[in-house]
Amino acid sequence: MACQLPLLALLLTAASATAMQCSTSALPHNARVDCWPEIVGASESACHGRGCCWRDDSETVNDDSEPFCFYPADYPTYRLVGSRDSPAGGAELALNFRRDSGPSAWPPSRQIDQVSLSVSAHSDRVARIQIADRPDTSRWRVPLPLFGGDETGAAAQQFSVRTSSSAGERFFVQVTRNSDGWPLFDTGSSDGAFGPLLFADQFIQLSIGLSAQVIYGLGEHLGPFAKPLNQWKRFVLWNRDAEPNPDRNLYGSHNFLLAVGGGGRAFGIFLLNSNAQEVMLQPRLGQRATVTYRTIGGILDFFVFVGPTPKDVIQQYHELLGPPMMPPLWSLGYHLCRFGFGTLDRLKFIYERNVKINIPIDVMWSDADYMDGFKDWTVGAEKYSGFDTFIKQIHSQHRSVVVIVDPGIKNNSTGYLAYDLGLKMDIWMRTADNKSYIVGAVWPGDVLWPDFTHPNATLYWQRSSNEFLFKYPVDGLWIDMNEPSSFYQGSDTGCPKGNPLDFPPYVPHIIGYNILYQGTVCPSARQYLGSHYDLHNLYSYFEAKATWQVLRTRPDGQKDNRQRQFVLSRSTFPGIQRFAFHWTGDNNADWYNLRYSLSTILSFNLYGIVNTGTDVCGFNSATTEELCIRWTQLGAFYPFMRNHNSLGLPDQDPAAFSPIAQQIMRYHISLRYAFLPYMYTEFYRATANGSTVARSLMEEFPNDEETWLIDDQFMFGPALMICPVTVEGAVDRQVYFPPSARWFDVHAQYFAEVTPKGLQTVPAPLENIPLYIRGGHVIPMQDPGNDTYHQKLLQPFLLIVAPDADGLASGSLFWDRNGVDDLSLGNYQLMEFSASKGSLSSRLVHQFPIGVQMQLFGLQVLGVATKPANVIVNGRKRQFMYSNGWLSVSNLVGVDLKSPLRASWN
Ligand code: MIG
Repeated sequence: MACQLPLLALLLTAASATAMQCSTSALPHNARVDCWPEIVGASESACHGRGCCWRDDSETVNDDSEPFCFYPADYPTYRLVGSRDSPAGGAELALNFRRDSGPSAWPPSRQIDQVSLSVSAHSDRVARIQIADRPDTSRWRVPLPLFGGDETGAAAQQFSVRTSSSAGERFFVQVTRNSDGWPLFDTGSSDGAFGPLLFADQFIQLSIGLSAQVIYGLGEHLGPFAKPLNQWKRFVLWNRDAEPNPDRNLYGSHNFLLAVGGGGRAFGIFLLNSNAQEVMLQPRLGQRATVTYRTIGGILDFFVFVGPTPKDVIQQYHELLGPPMMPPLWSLGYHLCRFGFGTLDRLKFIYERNVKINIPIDVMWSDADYMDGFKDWTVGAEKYSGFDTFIKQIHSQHRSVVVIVDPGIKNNSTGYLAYDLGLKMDIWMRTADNKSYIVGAVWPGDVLWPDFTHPNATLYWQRSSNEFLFKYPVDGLWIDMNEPSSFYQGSDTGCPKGNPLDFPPYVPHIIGYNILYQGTVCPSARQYLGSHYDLHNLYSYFEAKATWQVLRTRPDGQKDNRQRQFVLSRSTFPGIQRFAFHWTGDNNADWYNLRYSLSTILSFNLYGIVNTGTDVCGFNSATTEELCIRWTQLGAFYPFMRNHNSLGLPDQDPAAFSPIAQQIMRYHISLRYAFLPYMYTEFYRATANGSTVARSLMEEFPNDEETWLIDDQFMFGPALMICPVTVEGAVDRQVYFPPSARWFDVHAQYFAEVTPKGLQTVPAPLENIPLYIRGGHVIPMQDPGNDTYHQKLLQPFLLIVAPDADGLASGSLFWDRNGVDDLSLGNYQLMEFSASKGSLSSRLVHQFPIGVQMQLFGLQVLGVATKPANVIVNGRKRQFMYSNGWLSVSNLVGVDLKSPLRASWN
């Protein structure tokens, strides 16, 4: 049948379409793809009008979300035009398809009848599958630079591709992993699809069979880290300013999933598409779940990552988008913020009272309080007079200041530089008819929106901020409200009636029912690179990039342009990690938000935005002392740790609480500082290699299925396990200790080793967060200082060696000249440690030319079975202490960590 006539194929389909394949034998429940994704309007006749099957009332379903209206197995689809030449291994494959006649789901008039499929190797481990219109009508494509691509020969390629190959054959594409034949991306085969490919102007849909047991990702959403494949569930992606609650689309869109199956083998799928979109999960049937991707614009541009371990997948994804930027050292310290300091005096007072009680602090923040009338790049004359002096004072103490800026620029404010300049440079977003600037409303009142995709926008952003940054040399910028968030629906005059961009035929289930422009700008608004409809989810990406550029080229003379910058963004899109860090917006001060902050942080680490934190102690509503203590304990191990709350709420800085609370908070913040060298090194690894910083147990123990659903304990890097208390009043908790590792209890006397392992109840008094060191690792630490600058300058290092069951351990230490230089300058030191039974040595991997103090003060070895007779460090016999498996050598002053280290204990 190799040269089957297309016409015949069409006739055959038309014939079978009359006897639609709706039966459960043709389509088991779990494989039914929703043909009525709208919230309302489903009825049997309407469903049949779409050529779909209506569920029989007598059928029992185990889940109410199962669709009533679903696509028949033989629903019209696209068929191959011509036949496929034999594919050359690594070469790109390009095929053309034409749609069958017959019913059309969406909306028939806008159906695109011809599509092209191209499959290529982005690299030997990453397949790219693009489905677009044909001929190419220049549909929207996401203008994101992609990295890590290489020309690979067929031999190196770790995946294989199957597609329709004979004329008239129905559309399908399958990508399998060569090493084990595992299906990674599978739209079905010539004799059956998981759901039809639909391709209309504002409605594109493709279903795949996903062979996995559990998946992660598909954010930004609040809730469990793992998305188990046993339910009907919808994940909507459309950037939105909304307090995090489950089942809402939130500030960022990341259509990436990490899939894990038997034996911990993993793969990943990323859909590069910036339009409003949703992903539907259906319960697993055997090994396979049906997953449906639905977007209302652009093209389907999938990347498939072959893994085969979760870490491999993460690395492959991070590599594609570009590595996260390395944070400045100071930004790893403790940050103190709130909305509603109101005056500089109050901010100073809060700062000083915490310094006075020895809370380690690195950064004081100012929310919009500092501005004059909420206008960017202005300072309120009365309430914040002397802000410049304060910044200098803070700098003289080697601490830092970060301030907020919102994208909206006050409209009709002649005489205000940011406004005048924007007009002059003509960089505002425009209305659909291109006749005027589109008007939004945010804190300053009516605003215009800089179009950060405009080629002059960065220059505009620089020139409007120049004077401000010169006078107020803040160390970082906090970009908020950048979904963008507007207090108007669309604009001051709404959105133009009848414009299909504002009123598309189908709207994914966003908050606020189906009003795409609720709380934001009209999708029909025009930007330089296209319509806001296509660019909405990218607004923060372009703003972050411009803001990063502003800091790189700032005029204050204190910073040169080869330094790492600090930009914190609320809204996100893949790739933003090259320019910004992230906090998770307006959480509530409650235990649920404390608990699930972890999932969000773990998810953002998957997305590559590793430097993420949530507002410690909670943003909205009044926190309690206990909640704030527990949150501070957990926050101490967030990649980014900032205490922040909202207007009108009681203070929640450490000094606001009882002396006991202060002490517990001080201890945990200090613990963070003690682990600073380790944490900094983990950030370096993420930047250099592509990896998470805060990571799930699943990532470290993928073949231990017990870890897959755990999201109330986590790892910082490979070696620290943190088990926060997230339940009010609890003084113990259950902890799962993966049995394949050794665990040492940081708070137990002599770092006692944990036995037995598996699921255990551990004490968790209010004073301590349960914290464990994993055997097999060497952890570099320091005595904590009250700020990272002095700590870096003055504190010698301590190495903790925690051997695994074979007595082996390894680790590394990244340390640099000044904590801010670009890595490309090479001003850093990187060393690796390795320990085997009774000995430890170091190896220099990268040495910088400029001398920096790196004294080793102490060495502690855990799990040493018998008291050694001698401890020798760099050829000299040393005094030591030994008790219950714990060996401690101190007073090593004079041992320079930059030179190779040799220690032994026998
Ligand atoms: O409409 O700047 O998420 O952190 O304190 C609220 C005031 C605007 C929202 C941010 C929050 C910040 C607040 N902002």
